[in-house]
Amino acid sequence: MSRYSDLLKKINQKSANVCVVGLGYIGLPTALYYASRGLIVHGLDTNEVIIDELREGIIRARERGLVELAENYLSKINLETSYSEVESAEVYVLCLPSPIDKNKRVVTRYLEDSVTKLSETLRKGALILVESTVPVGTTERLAELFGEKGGLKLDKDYWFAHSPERVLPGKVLDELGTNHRLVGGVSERSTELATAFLSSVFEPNNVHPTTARIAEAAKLAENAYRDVNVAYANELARICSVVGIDVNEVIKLANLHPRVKILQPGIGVGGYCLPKDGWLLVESVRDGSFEPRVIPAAREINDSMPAHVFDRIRQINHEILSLKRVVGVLGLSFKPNISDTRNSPSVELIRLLIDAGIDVVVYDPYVDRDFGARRAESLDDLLNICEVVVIGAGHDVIIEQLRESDLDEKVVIDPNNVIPDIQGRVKLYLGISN
Ligand code: SAJ
Repeated sequence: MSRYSDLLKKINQKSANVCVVGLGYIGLPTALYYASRGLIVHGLDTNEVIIDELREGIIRARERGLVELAENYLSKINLETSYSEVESAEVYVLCLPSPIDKNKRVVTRYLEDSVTKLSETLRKGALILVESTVPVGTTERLAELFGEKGGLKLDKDYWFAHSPERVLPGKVLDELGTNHRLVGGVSERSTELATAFLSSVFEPNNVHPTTARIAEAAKLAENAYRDVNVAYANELARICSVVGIDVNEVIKLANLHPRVKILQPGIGVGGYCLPKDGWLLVESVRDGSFEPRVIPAAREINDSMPAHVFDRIRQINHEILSLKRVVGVLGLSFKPNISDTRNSPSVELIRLLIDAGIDVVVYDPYVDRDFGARRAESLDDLLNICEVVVIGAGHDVIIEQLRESDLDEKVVIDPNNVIPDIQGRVKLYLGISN
């Protein structure tokens, strides 16, 4: 039997050894989900702290259902820190970071290192599936690197494909099993094997075979689309701010049109993906043959929003308060109801306030870091200290508690319009535009 048919058979029988490389925000839920679907799963992370914590059952990410899934399936996953311990695997799923550097260029080092190590240890006849978001052409490049380093032949000794992860932080486990999966190999046989693998885990009708380049581009197109759309809402907010009208009222009325659906303007766009994926799409044509304009402009306007909120705070400070007042920031994650603070606009706002010499107090029940500010023990504690309160991430628990608090003497700044009904119960309420 050829290596191809051997692996295909094992995949279809769910008897292939699967190794998820990188047990972070995506890798851990993925590994647990595979285990829950009856696959033989190994989990590899070179960070020993992560593996030690997982071995003790400690789950850091706050994702609905994750702790319960871990209670049932974490013990079924073979957790390892070294590539040599997982050389028996036949399917490798790479869930590694692909961040951007300070020049907005993609960093593929983590993927390259992993592929190099795999090529040194893995036995012939394996499928490598990259789930990390990457610029168009990267999967082909990684496949070549893998073949070169290991002296291996594509379609004979290994198969290589891309299947971008598209789950929404905060709803990872809800979406993992139901989202449509794109899967594109660097060869037809790679696409076939990767499609068979994903169809053995997910609903086969939700698995869409294509090429590696198209799968890469589609994923980037989705996130750049969302970023550009939020940027439009934010640009509108900036215009409304200058002319002194409420952007939320403008959007509410504009959205009555059957073909208009303007998103929510606010404190800015954070998270691991949206602030970088537009740049990864731009990077795909960095040879200079075409210079994208809309995507970089959207990035710029979204990145400017924490500074805009900061300017509004400074303005009220000048107008109605004395400059040295304490500013409280509630909710530090990049969006409501999660603990993830990566690229959070609230954290950028805190930095701007601290740099300007303002005393900042923060509170977030889901985040145990202070980002250089003073940390309040509770929301009440923060309200006792601060007259100006900014709602960064409007967690449901924060909003509920604010509704029950006495805010008569408070200046509340609500960039994302999460609690507009509080107006009339506060000393001053400020949105993103008026
Ligand atoms: N945001 C706004 N206004 C809006 C919507 C969002 O300001 O109307 C902000 C949020 O507050 C947050 C940021 O945008 O700071 C991103 O939040 P999000 O919920 O739009 O997206 P993410 O980053 O949590 O997840 C995105 C998703 N992509 C799309 O919706 C197209 C998800 O499906 C992807 O899997 C994920 O990126 C990823 O990992 O790539």
